[in-house]
Amino acid sequence: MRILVTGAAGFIGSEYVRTVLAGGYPGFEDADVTVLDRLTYAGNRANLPGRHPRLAFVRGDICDLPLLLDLLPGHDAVVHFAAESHVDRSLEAASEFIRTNVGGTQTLLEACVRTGVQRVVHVSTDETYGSIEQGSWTEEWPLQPNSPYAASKAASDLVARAYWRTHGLDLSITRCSNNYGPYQHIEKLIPNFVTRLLTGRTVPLYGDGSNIREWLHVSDHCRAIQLVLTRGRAGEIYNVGGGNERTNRQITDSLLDLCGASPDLVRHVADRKGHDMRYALDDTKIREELGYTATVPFEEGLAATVAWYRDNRSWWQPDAGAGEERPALTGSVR
Ligand code: NAD
Ligand code: TDX
Repeated sequence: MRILVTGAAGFIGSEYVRTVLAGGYPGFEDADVTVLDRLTYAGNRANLPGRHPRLAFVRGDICDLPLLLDLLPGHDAVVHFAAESHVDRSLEAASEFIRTNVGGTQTLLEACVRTGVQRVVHVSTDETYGSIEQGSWTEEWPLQPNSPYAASKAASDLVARAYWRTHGLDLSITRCSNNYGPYQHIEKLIPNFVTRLLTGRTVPLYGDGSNIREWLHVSDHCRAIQLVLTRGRAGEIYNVGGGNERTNRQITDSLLDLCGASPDLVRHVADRKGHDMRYALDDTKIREELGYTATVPFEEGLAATVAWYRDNRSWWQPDAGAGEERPALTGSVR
């Protein structure tokens, strides 16, 4: 078994590859892994083992068709994580999101068809469904993405579906809720707040903090992806949820406690443009069809994540001062 994993120098893909290399997925203990990653600002080679007998690392772009046609022959499967992934960046500059997430996915799938790759998982997100006031999304819900990031992921899902339908590519799509865990870039809510609180800085809470996200530990997400890779049906979409709905204010309060930080460090800042109010997935399908269950209790996983950032300062400290302060709306509030 030889798999090519795109974007595995990032947060979720690196968790997936570290687990494959550690023999964490039954049947894949001997699998060889090729990582293809462009090493954008979000990619970090140090998220993966420097040397490993079953790992080959290729720095390259998923938009590069000749490279893909050269690289893919001999691979049995592709797990596709590579993307521009941060909503705030897509509000400032969307074109890279369209280039990589839409164009790159199309190029990758075209190369898979041409080189006879047998199985593909396209990793997508709950944000493609938009925002939901009550209840939860099933896989049949219409796509109503609100940010350029979400729109680019929704478009990539449609391209993926078309490559299954038109070319018979054996491909499944996963749509997961918000991930948390070690190795997540400090631009995202939880690592941003943890690293700022651990260094005595303020944390910028968008709007009134009432927006709700559904959180899942990255290891549970990766296990779900592996289940879909090995047992998912072609042409099918699988939601992966965690059931842990929290407002951003609740997350902030938990992080203040875990970091032993003062509530005065919370700054209410200008809201994100078009900020989705709530995400919630119905993941009955993956649970009933593939026997998936999330295993990491949220409070335990969050505490372990904070401990990881506390114990691995050298991983994030070089970046810790990066990022602009947003103007405070009301000063420190609680
Ligand atoms: P990330 O930003 O941490 O990592 C993305 C990786 O892709 C980086 O290593 C980057 O260098 C690489 N990359 C970017 N453009 C590339 C290109 N053109 N060619 C090759 N490599 C490129 O992202 P993440 O949080 O690990 O997310 C991984 C996937 O999971 C994404 O597709 C994302 O949409 C999806 N997802 C993320 C979450 C979440 O909460 N983070 C939730 C659901 C789904
Ligand atoms: O500084 C912040 N302050 C703040 O209040 C940041 C970075 C975020 N927020 C809020 C915005 C969101 O309501 O926290 C919530 C989470 O924000 P992000 O970490 O940026 O995640 P989100 O926008 O929900 O998208 C994430 O989940 C779905 C990932 O970044 C996506 O890649 C994934 O598809």
